Amino acid sequence: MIIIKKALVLSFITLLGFFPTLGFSQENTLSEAEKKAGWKSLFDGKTTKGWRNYKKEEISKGWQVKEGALTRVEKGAGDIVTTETFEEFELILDYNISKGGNSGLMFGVLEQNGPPWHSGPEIQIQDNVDGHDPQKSGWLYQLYQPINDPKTGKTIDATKPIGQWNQIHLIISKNKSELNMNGVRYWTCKIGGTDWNDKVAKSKFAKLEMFGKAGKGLLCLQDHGDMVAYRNIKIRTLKDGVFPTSPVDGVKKVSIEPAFPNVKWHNWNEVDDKGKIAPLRPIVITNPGDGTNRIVVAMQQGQIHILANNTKADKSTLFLDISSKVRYEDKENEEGLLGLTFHPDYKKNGEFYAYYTVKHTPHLCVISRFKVSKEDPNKADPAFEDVLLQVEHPFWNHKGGTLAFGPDGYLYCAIGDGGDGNDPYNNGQKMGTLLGKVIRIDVNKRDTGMKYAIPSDNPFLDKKASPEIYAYGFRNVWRMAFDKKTGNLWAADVGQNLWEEINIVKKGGNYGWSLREGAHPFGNGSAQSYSNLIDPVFEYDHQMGKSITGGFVYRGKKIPELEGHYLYADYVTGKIWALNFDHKNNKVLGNFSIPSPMFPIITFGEDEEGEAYFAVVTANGKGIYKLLPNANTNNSTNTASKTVAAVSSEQVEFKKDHLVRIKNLIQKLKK
Ligand SMILES: [Ca+2]
Ligand SMILES: [Ca+2]
Repeated sequence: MIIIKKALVLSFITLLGFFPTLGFSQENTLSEAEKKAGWKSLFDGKTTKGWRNYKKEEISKGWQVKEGALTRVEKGAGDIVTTETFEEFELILDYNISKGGNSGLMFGVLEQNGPPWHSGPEIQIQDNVDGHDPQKSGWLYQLYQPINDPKTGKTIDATKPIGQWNQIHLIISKNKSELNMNGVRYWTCKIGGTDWNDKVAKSKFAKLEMFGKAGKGLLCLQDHGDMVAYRNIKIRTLKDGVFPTSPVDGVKKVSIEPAFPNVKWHNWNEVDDKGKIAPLRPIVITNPGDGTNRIVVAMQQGQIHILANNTKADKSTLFLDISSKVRYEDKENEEGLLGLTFHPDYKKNGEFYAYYTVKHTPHLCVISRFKVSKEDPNKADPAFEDVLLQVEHPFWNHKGGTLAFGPDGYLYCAIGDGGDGNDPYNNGQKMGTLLGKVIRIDVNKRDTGMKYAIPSDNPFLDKKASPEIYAYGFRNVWRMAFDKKTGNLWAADVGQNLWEEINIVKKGGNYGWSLREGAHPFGNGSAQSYSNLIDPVFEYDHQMGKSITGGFVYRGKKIPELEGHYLYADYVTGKIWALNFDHKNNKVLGNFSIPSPMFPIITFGEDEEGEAYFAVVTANGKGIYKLLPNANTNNSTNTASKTVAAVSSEQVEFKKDHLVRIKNLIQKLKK
């Protein structure tokens, strides 16, 4: 008992700096965002309300609230259950277990016969080092365990050392159930499915008639004779098989229209040489910023097109084609030409910069300088390329790649963590690599022996760190952009299993990955290592979307109601939102939805006036859209519905393609 008390106190001390901005500052309370998303608390942090002993009406004195945790304090405490029953639900719970300790969380528990484990499957909760059971914490006892760590060949263990809080995230639903231990996916299963039934038949539960059969039942916390504490017990239930709808604060009535409905892309055919459909992948939409009002669209395969910023534009010019140098494969579709930006003095120096994966070496990314030709403003000089920087990646996914010049005139680049799942090399937190970082370089000067200079006020200039690093702890920033008014750097970081996040990147900041995913614990890093982490300004869970595509802060003129709002979308669910953020008070004022027919948006972009565009992958080349005001006249209702109808038929055309991508993406997310 002394041991756990000491551990608890220690944990609380180290937790003081734990959740600075997102409204998770108070243990056992729900944030506004959580309430909107349908979460309810199963423990108020002060009383044992909502819990009673199994087959009893009251709760024994063996369970008490200690330092904000529901704690099993003495012998004979007994198993406790919720006063309510649950069928399909999502549950989050923190536990803190004593040395050698053992407990468990059961669901679907019935009180008709035998002890709770006769009906309720048990998620093990125990000390993974000194616990006596070889089936470790987070395993579904006798049934499901996590996969092996590809590095060690041993079963993954994402639990933290004794005395520290661990977080279990559990979804029980008819379609698919899953468990995440400190954010790391442990197992998925279909209760009552063939695999489940096989496993049950081979387990010690085979003869128990009601095991795993309840559907609707109680949650149970097991008393295994050891000290254990629980807190932040939160649950939300599924209604008719689905979770509550997106927590939004309203709708922005913005209309979405094809930006270049008539354009013929120079040298692009829907069908390639082998007769296969070759979808157009417009991965960057930008502009040269030289007052010519042209739009530049880079394709992931390596072609950069330029065209007049006009709905009537009927053709593009191939500005530059580096596809012979770029590696892009449909089955490894996170590689290719990924970033493109024009020098702030482009009008004078004709320089622009690209980030791409090269063909000659696997998973190698480069940042290169290119130049416009001297003769033709619609052509780049194909003979000129100056490779400034190279970054080797161990895997094909998580390349990041956004390039952007800051108000300070330096070039910023977001680089992914190197790929695979769970950041296996810990690149996000490792300072000797550019993987998992936002970097900043001065392309207008050169340090000795280098193609660029390190800005003298870059934050990590000691010998152990790569001096290019500006901020760290990123997984796969998929699009970042400077707010033209405030200069803030907005970066959307794609999550792994549970959370998608939006960050405002500050110099020297640690944005958490892979110690945290969003504002939540990830993996078994020690609590001490959390002290300097910066939480996202906003996050959303995987019921709302599964892969964020960041946009930019709207500063255009056409849609006043979006002024100052950060535009972003989810690639998988196709939802689009506008986030209103109060910088002064570091607070979200509102998150608004922008109605759209489920676009798998791969990128956002701006024209010279700051008007908003986005792109989707299409087989017919018409995947670039712009946002326009939705005027309040009768006519406009017609126009808007026509637009949406047009957009919807467009959807049908690339649906097939999208499904392939979703499949790839889901495979990626499973890692
Ligand atoms: Ca147990
Ligand atoms: Ca983060």
